[in-house]
Amino acid sequence: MMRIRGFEERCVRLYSAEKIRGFLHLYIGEEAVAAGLFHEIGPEDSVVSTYREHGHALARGIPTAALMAEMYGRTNGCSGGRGGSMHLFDAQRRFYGGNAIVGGGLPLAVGLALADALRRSSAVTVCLFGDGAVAEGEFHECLNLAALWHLPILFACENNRYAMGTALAREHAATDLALRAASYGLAAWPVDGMDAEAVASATRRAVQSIRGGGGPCLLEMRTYRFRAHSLYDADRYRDKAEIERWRARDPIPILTRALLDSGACTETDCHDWRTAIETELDEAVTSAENGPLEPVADLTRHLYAETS
Ligand SMILES: Cc1ncc(C[n+]2csc(CCOP(=O)(O)OP(=O)(O)O)c2C)c(N)n1
Ligand SMILES: [Mg+2]
Repeated sequence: MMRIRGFEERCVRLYSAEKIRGFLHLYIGEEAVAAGLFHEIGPEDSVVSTYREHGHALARGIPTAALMAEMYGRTNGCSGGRGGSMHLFDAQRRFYGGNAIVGGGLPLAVGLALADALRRSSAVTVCLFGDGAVAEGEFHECLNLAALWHLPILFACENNRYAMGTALAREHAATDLALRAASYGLAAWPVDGMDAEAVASATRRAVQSIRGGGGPCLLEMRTYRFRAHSLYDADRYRDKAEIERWRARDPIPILTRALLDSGACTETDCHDWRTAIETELDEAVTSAENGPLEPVADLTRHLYAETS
């Protein structure tokens, strides 16, 4: 969680300095979901993500330097510099991408899970999406097919209560998203998405059931983004007091306190982690800034089949 927070705070600084450009959707506040969820899946499992995916990519183990170079649009980035913030991709780690289309990852995930089922593999596909995607047709088609075909898929809905500037209750007639998902005939339940341990234990239970042939599950991770939708958003649609109430539940100091109190780590450990992360980020920025830009001659590569 500290690495994810540090990465994004660094990105904000780089963005203000115009070192990185384009859209930037921050995950700050939601880190407990990535930390808890990714702890419980293995290298054989697949992941389909959203445009708010820096935390997912880091938690999946994509190296910080490869992510930073991608933010800079350099060829040493995880998507060869062609994707940027919203299109982080790493086939080797079965991280099948960020996706700029709300709900766009759901059909891809159903396809990946169908492929695994046909191969009789024990892999699980994790499909992350926001509360906004629940209002899209794809969500309903995909949950129905996944339940009907009994696919090995974990739907992980990050319900941060807003889709851009639209609050949950202004978009959904029924706001209990887990309950709605359950109506498709799959196991679905809400999880405290501000608590990494709660996310990990819910994920463990869901993944065990899916791997055991129990069919798909949906976890509604109830969370909150502390920052605006993107760096272009003036954030005028929500109460400052509401933001402060959620900030008081910041998952990083809460877990840190719990670990210190239980003796699982010391103040020195925390200090050393922070220092190590800052060094890792400094090195990632240096490597991104020295990374090559793609030559103009390569402009049409990956657009057409290559004959030679
Ligand atoms: C199909 C589609 N419709 C609309 C948009 C514009 N759009 C971008 S982000 C967003 C909000 C999505 O909210 P949510 O799924 O809750 O994710 P969050 O940003 O809260 O993580 C919308 C409507 C889009 N990218 N794709
Ligand atoms: Mg949302």
